[in-house]
Amino acid sequence: MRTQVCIIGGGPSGLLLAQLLHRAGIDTVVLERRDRAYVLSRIRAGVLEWGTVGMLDAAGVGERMHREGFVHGGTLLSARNRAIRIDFEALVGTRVMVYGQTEVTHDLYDARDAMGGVVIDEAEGVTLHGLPDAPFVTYTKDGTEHRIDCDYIAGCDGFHGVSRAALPASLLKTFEKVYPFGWLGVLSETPPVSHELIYANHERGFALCSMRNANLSRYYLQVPLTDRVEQWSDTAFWDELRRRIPHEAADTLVTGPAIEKSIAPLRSFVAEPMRWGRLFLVGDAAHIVPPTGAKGLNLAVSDVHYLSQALIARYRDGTEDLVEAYSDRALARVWKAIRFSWWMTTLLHRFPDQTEFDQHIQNSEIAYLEHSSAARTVLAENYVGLPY
Ligand code: RFL
Ligand code: PHB
Repeated sequence: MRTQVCIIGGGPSGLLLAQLLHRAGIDTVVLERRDRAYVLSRIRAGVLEWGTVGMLDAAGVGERMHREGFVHGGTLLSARNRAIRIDFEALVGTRVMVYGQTEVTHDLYDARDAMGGVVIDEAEGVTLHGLPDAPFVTYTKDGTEHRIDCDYIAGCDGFHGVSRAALPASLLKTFEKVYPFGWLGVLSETPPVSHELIYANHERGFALCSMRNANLSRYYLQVPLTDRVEQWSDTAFWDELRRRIPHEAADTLVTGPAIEKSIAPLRSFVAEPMRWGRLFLVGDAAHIVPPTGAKGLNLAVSDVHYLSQALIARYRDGTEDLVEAYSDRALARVWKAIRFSWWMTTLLHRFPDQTEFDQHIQNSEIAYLEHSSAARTVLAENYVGLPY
């Protein structure tokens, strides 16, 4: 088989890239390791920057998002039973869209099917060859080995994919920070406790109240890395959440059975460069952020923005400059989101080794946000997403 761009990974970044390239007349094949039901059942991010909304519109997959998503003009930060509202609209004139990654992925698969695009799922042993200049990819499906010749490879295969490892160790530089706690997440068919998200700083640890729709809520608790999901009964989860959020919210919290419960570790990670010859790294394959800033999915989409621009210019005009600039352009924005996500995580969590000095700094940082619209503007500008 031959294609112009072979995309490894059928997550949001791979499928969005495929859709944008298709609209520009560029042929792609998507290779996905898992089956479709698995890919569509993953519960992950919930907040879309307005730039992400624009990208989904540009790909022609925004219709259901605009119908079913929730536009939020602000968010709440709470500490010591006081809530600080970050008014995105007033501070920076933009809003965000609350619409689950699961739904985004659904819409992208529907669009891919509608245009008859190729997604090869359950592709095993995907291997990259011929890099940096003459790429091809091999994989096994139903026991038979296949080969795809291509002009370019887009590595959209997430943190545990194979693409990043195809870069020579002498070229690849990685940066990592692992945080000493995780997030226990619960999805429940209950009405959200607040019509805006609540990010809670509490002496017992961080908590987040988020949502998917009018009868589907998503909540998180900071937990030690040693905790196991089985240790957390639904009752224990709700009791702990009530302790950490403002009293007014705790009093109105509607609880119910958890329909999903999982623990995710928190880390910051960047791999440089994001291009080696004709291979590009995109999204989680190149970088990971802790979810506190709601940036993971949005960063994957901004990578797709830079890469789709570069490939469209290459095929339409024959110019290579944007292809050559891809890594630098993407990384400039990545590092800003890495910084913001690290800062939000530091601001809102309790660290096991936190000293009294550290606690004073955290408290004064929160007081500063409460009293300074300049400080709130900095938070808002980053949260809604820096310009591409
Ligand atoms: P994805 O979504 O991981 O998709 C990668 C796809 O590649 C496939 N794959 C392979 N395919 C073929 N061959 C191989 N060898 C392959 N190896 C892997 C995988 O099966 C998968 O389908 O990466 P992508 O597209 O870059 O998208 C990035 C986002 O998914 C990610 O940034 C966010 O979901 C991160 N994230 C969160 N972000 C937020 O903004 N808010 C959140 O609340 C949030 N929660 C989360 C998250 C990520 C999590 N992970 C990765 C464990 C919760 C979790 C649990
Ligand atoms: C979510 O709804 O899953 C969510 C929202 C905001 C975050 C992280 C996760 O910062």
